[in-house]
Amino acid sequence: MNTKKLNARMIALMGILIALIAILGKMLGIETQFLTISFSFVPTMIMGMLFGPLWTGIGCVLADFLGMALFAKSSFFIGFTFNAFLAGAIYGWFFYQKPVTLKRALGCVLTITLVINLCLTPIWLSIMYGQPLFSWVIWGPRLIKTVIFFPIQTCLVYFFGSVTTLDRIVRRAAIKLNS
Ligand code: FOL
Repeated sequence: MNTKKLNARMIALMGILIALIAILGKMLGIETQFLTISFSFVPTMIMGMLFGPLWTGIGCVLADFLGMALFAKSSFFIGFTFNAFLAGAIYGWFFYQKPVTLKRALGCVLTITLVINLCLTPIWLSIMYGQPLFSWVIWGPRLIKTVIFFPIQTCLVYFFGSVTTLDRIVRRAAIKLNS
């Protein structure tokens, strides 16, 4: 699908998922200066299953712009736009046209956690707020969140991807969209 032109139905579906990511991430998400918690990874992962790494990356960048334009609680920082692209691309890499297994859900959430949550975001926050990279304000709440959120995120990714009928619905939609 990456190399094919997006048809009208795909663009509409993409729009809905982008709006959901922006709403879940920026409107309904919990945001403190140094940490955010949200469930925007659910529509992101569905986008990844349907659209693949490139379009999901692009969709997440648009969702970041939309979320910041409508519900910003802090100033815009381009590093988080890069995070959005990378997260979308990672979900696409793991789940585009692949069955969602527990192993793959674990691998995907582990990659996101290590690369984005524990590597890039601390760097962006350190630049943004002029804090030392290894300060408690950056790492304390983050490590606690990671320990609690990692199993929850893994289970939800697996659940939404495979246990529910969503997997089949999404695949059927993908077949229709492709035809
Ligand atoms: N700039 C842009 N472009 N997008 C943003 O969303 C944004 N958000 C903030 C500032 N500039 C922005 C608000 N500050 C985290 C912490 C503070 C923060 C933004 C993000 C953070 O900890 N993010 C988590 C991921 C959150 C999630 O899973 O939804 C992380 O570990 O990367």
